[in-house]
Amino acid sequence: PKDRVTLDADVLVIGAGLAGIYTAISMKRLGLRVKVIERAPEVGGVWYWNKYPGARFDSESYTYMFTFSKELLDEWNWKEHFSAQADTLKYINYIVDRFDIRSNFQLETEVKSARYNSATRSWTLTDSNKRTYTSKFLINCLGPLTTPTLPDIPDGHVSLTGKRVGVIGTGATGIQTIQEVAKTAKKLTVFQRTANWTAPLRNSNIDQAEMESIRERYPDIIRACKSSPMGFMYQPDPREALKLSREEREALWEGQYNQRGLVKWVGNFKDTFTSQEANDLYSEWMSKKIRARVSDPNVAKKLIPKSHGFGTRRVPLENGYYELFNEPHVKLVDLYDTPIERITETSVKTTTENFELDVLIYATGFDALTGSYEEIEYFGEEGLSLKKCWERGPRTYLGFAVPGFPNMFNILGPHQATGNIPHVIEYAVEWVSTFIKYLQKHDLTYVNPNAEGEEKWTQHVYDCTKTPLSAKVNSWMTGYNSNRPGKSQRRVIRYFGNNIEFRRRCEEVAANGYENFDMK
Ligand code: NA7
Repeated sequence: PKDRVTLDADVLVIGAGLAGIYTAISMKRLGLRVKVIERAPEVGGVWYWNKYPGARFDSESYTYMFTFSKELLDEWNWKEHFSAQADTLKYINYIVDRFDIRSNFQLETEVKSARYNSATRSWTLTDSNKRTYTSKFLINCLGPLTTPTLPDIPDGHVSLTGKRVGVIGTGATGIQTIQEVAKTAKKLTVFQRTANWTAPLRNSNIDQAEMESIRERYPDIIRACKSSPMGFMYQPDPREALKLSREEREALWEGQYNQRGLVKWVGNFKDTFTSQEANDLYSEWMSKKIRARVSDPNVAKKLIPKSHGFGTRRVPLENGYYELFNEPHVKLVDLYDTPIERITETSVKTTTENFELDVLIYATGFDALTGSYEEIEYFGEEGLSLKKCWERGPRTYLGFAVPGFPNMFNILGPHQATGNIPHVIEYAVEWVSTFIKYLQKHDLTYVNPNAEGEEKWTQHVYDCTKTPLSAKVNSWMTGYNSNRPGKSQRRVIRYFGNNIEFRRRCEEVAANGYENFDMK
C-alpha cells in the first residue's frame, strides 16, 4: 500500500457466534492480531439471543459441534441427545476459555458501517458511538438467521405460568416454544398461518457411560457427517421411493419415525425431495400420522400443510406437539380462515374473535441471510455500496467474497453451503484461513474476486435451484419474508447445492492458485 498506517488489528471480525469464535481461534493460530466485535453483551450468537422456552438442537448434539480439536472432543460431555440452549451456551463459553480468546472480543458494540480504504488497503469499522476500528482484513460472521422481522420475543426470564399466552408463528421456533409454554400456561392460543410439517425428536439424557461410547464413535460420526450432502450423520437412502412397493417404502418410513432426530428428513429415499410424486407419497403417509394423533379431524386437517410437501421447508422436530391440540387449554387459530386484524395492548383480534392475552410471543422468523448484511453499510472500492450491488439479490464468489470489496470475507453469508452449521463454519473458516496464510506467505496485501468468478459462481448458485423441491416453495430458505417490503417474493439467497460439491469447487479454486481472485 502507498500509505502505511498503524492498524488496530490484522483482522476484524463482526459477530461472536460460532463462526466468529472459530475465526478468532484460527486467526490467532496464524499469529495475527484479531478482534471480534459483537453487539450482544455475551458471546454465543443465536445461542445467546434465542433463550425462548424450549430452544434446543434438533440435530444430535454429538454431530452438531466443532470437530477441529481433539481436546475439545475429549473434554466436553453432552448432557442430552439434543442439547438445550443453556447447555449449548455453556459449550460455546467453554470453547472461548479453552482457546483463551475471551480478550479478543469487544462486546456491546454495534457496527454501523464498514469502509474500505484503497490507499491503505485497510478496513475501517464505525460503531453506533462513532468509534472506529481499523484492520487489514474484515471477516463477516453475521449469521444467517440474525435479524428478527418483528419485535424481540420477551426475555426467557418472564414467567408464563398460569398466563393466557398467544404464539404467532409455527416454524422451528414456534413449534419448540409452543410445546414448552403449553406445560404451564393457563391458556395457549396458537396463531398459525402456514401449517408446518414436524415429526418426533425423541430426546433423552446422555449418561456418562453413553457419552463414553459416543466418544469412541466420534471418528465414525465425524466421517459420516463430512461425507453426507448436508453434513448430517445420515446419508439419503440410495433407493428411489417411486421404484419400491408400498410395503418397502413404509418399512423405511416407519422405522425412521421411531428413530430420534432428523433421519426422517435427511435419511429419506433419494428422490423424496426432488420428485413431486415421491414427495406426495411421503407427505400423505405423514398426514396419516398426524390424523392418528389429533382427535378432532377438523383440527388435524388444519395442522396438515397444504402449500408444501414434507421436508421442502426446514423440518422442526417435536415431542407431543400434535397431542397438545387435544388438550382443552390449547387452541389452534387458522389465520388463513380468520386473519389477524389488529393487535391491541391486551388482545389479538381476528376477523371473527377477540383473544384476550397476558403475553403474546412472536415466533415470526428472520430476515434470513441478507438481512444482517443490510443492517451495516458496507462501502468497498471507490465508495461502492454493497446494498446497491445486492439490490437485485446477492452476487458472490463462492459465497466468500464480493468483487469491489477487497480483503473482506463472509462466513456463512448468502450463496455459501449450509446444513450442519458448525461443520459448515469449520470448513469455511479453514478455507479462508488457508487463503490468508497464502497471502501472508506471498506478501500480498490485496485480494479481490473478479467479475468472472462472481458471474460463474452466481450462475452455479442459480442452477442449483432447478432440482430441489425446497427451492420452489416460500420459506426463509427461498428469501421469502412477508414482513419485509420487497421480500414477499422468492429470491435466490441460499446455496441449494450440497456440501460435498461446495467443498470440491472451493478446493479446486485454491488448487488453481486461487483463480479468479486478483491479488497484489
Ligand atoms: P420461520 O421458519 O421463518 O417461521 C416463521 C413463522 O412465523 C412461520 O410459521 C410464518 O408463517 C409465521 N409468520 C411470519 N410472519 C407472520 C405474520 N405476519 N403473521 C402470521 N404468521 C407469521 O422462522 P423460525 O424462527 O421458526 O425458524 C427459523 C430457523 O431457525 C429454522 O428453520 C431453523 O433452521 C432454525 P408463514 O409460513 O410465513 O405463513
